[in-house]
Parts: sequence; structure tokens; C-alpha cells
Amino acid sequence: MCIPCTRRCICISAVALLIVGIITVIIVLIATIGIPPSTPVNRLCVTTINQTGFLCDDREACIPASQVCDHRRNCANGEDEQESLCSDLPNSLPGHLIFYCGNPRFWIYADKRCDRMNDCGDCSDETGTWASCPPCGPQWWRCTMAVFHEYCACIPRSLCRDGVQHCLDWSDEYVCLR
Ligand SMILES: [Ca+2]
Ligand SMILES: [Ca+2]
Repeated sequence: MCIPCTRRCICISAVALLIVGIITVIIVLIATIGIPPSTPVNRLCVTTINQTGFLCDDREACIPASQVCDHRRNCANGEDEQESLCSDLPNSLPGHLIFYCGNPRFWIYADKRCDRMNDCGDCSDETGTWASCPPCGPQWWRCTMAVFHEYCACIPRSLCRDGVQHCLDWSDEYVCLR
């Protein structure tokens, strides 16, 4: 207590009041807007359909790699489009989001590897050693190579026996059963 109050005492009281005021303002701000989530250090995640993904700041949303730097805000706060990620593609992207094709001058997003579609243009994302894709699966027919370069070694069974050659060995028209 400072009675009778001196000039020094008034000064100390003012500082104490100021500190209490600042703390009160901080508490009110935190209560109002909440504590901002810290950025996840490792954004590697797997999407619901088993694609390589990018983890948003909320640590729940996992977007496919190809939605990063596609000029659309897919994460709630748009962190998938931040300049530090997108300023120098593909070098500015985390390594897990990209796949280099047989010709290393070309790259694709990691979720385009082993998706059955020929994204590299030379099928290195589907049949290449580095891609190491799993077997075609029941919905697909495996042939040596697709005639049209939309697909590589796996073509959709819906294209079997449709009167159009899709496999180099014609197996889609003469062997494959839908
Ligand atoms: Ca995006
Ligand atoms: Ca592909």
C-alpha cells in the first residue's frame, strides 16, 4: 500500500496497471479469435482414396498433391496456394508432392503416379521402374501396352470387346472378359 502516495509510488502503480491492461487485452483477444494453429511441420498425408496428399493447417484436411498450386484455394486458409510453395515449381514444392518422369525434365504431381493414366507421356509414371506401381486390379485389364497413349499397361475393363483395339496385342478384344 502507498499511503501517503509518493511520486515513485504513482509511477509503479501506473506501470502495474498498464501491464494488467495489456494482459487483459491479450486474454480477450485469445478468447475472441482463438489461438492461431501452428503450421504442421510435415504435410505428408494420404487422401481417402489413397493418394499422396498435402495436409492443410487444420491438420485434418488432406488434399491430393495436384491441388497444390493449381490456383484454387482447396485448404480453408488457402495455404495450398501460398507463394513460398508456388513461386518456383517444382523446386518450391516438398519432394513428396512430385514425381520426376523418365525424362527428368518433366515432372508430374505425385498423385498422378500409378493412377493408370499416362501423365508423363512416355508411361514412366505407370510402367517405369521408379513408379513401381501395383498390379492393375480387378476393374482393369492388363496388356503389354495400350495403343492409344491415354493409358499404359492397364486399361479399363469397360473398353474390353468394344470393337476398338486398345492393347497392342489385341488382348482387350480377344481375351479380356468384362
Ligand atoms: Ca489448390
Ligand atoms: Ca499417371
